[in-house]
Amino acid sequence: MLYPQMTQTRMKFSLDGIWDFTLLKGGEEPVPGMPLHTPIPMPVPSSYNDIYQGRNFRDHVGDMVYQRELIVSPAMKENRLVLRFGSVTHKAKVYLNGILLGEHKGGFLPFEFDITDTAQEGANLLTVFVNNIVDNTTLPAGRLVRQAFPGMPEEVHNLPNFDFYNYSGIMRPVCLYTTPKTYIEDIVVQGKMDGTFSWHIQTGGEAMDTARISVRILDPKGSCVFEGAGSEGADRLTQVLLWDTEHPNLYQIEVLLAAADGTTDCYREHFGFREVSIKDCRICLNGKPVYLRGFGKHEDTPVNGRGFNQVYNVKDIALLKWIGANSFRTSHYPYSEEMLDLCDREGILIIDEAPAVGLHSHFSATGMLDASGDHTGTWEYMKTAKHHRDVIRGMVARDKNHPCVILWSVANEPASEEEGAKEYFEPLLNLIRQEDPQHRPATLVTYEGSSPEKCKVAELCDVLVINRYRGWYDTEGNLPGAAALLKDELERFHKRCPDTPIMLGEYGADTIAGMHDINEGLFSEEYQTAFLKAYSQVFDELPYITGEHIWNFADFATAENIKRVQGNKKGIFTRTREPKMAAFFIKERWNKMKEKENGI
Ligand code: GCB
Repeated sequence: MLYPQMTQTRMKFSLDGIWDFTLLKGGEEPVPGMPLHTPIPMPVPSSYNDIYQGRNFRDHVGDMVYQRELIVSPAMKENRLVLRFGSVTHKAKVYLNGILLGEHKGGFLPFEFDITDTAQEGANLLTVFVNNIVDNTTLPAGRLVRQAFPGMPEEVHNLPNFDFYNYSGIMRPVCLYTTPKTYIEDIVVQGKMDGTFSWHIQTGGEAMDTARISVRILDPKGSCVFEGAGSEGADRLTQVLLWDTEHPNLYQIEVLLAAADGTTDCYREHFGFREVSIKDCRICLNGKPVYLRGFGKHEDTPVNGRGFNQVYNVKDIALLKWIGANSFRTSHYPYSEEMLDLCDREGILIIDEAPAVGLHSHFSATGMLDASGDHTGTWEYMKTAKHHRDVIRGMVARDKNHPCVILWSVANEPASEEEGAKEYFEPLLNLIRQEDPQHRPATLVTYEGSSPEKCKVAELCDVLVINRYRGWYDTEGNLPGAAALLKDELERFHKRCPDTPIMLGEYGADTIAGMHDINEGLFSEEYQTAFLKAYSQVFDELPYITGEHIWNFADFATAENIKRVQGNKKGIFTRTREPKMAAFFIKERWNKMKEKENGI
């Protein structure tokens, strides 16, 4: 799916700004074609939750309505007119002038509607019903719990099977864009290390003679280095600047489509010449091993919640560079398209993760996962398989051309130790590899309960990405013991899969910024630093470790529970991005590694 772009043949109008908003409490049913009765102002894009005060507002379970007017001009009506949402969490039902345009399920991927015939010239009323419930049919997964206390009406709570706040609303940009009636629908483009490249263009609208498509390749300076024609083709540039972390050279393919009715459509898509492979227990970029230094992140900022925040996106990339990181995982859902564009531009490597977190029926009431690994029943209980295929297709369709994406993750910490896991995941890993035109490696991220002896999916993964919290959720305070357990377990995984690269997808300790302890006690900045040092020593002793992603880049909001003090505090940076003490240890370690890699 193409990102909406303003070109010489396309107009784009932002619908971001203040919309009318109301939460729907039981019984109310606004009429989609009528203005809301007593709406309150709501910024779009944003999570709605932290904009106003009150627990009932923030933790509302169910439906809410967004509404705004949009004016369509005669010039817009001459074209094909598309209404596009970057993401709505988790379900959306969209009406224009009371007419249902369609529904969308899944809170982290874009969707759009052709409104050429529905939109009228002049004022139109756009109404979006949003539902934020997570259960065993949604991704991420959760549980709806009904509780009756003596003398009180029944309460409904929605418990997430995951450790981040269930922010919701219209969370990413909304726009209207135009295309000619015959238009470029999609572009697949890829470049390889030897300068070969290929393209495949899908058109929409009238059936057409595909010879009327012309393409140009522009180099990073914008000079045209190739001209060709046809809906698909391949060729080779003799001299090419590769895309990598130090030199993120971006090329563009410019596609021009000339239709029989005399109209043209034009679109430019950027791409890189680069290859990802796995060799000798290593992830390789352009044939050279690349050690992944970075974090699991969240889209999470004060007030905006999970809402699109380009200021923080740019800041976060600046901090990643400062600390010497080269990568992050989009834990636990696909991030905004704008963030991936920034990573392409800045040379940050991405593990792109599907929103499949919480696929485990053994979360406790506090939202925490019991790591004993002695469970059954998840794969009968979860009704997510079809939706999981849909989000995988959607994620690949959206992100396939990004050079920054080097590895796909189909899930985080599912019940991969339970019977049925292999049967659930094998088709999904096959699907993602087959949907991806570049056939990038794929994995799923596993948890402590899925030990080398119990894990049912290790052989399905191109890279083993494992999350471990020895020294925190167990062996707490005993870092030598934790390191010994970690090393032993990594060795057992390596024995089981001797040719597979292994990396830590998560490891970390909750740390209250400003809390100090001369004995390096739990929650202190000293403990976090000592914890990361202990893990680092283990990694440095094991040659097959191919990366270290600390949990988490920054502190983030979660549901309330007794293990969380205003959210998860495992950030190396606070929620407002001040460094904790450990940031300076990591900065020194990673920058040294970087200098060594670059032969400095
Ligand atoms: C995990 C989860 C992550 C949590 C983290 C923690 O294993 O993947 O979502 O936030 O642990 O801090 O407990």
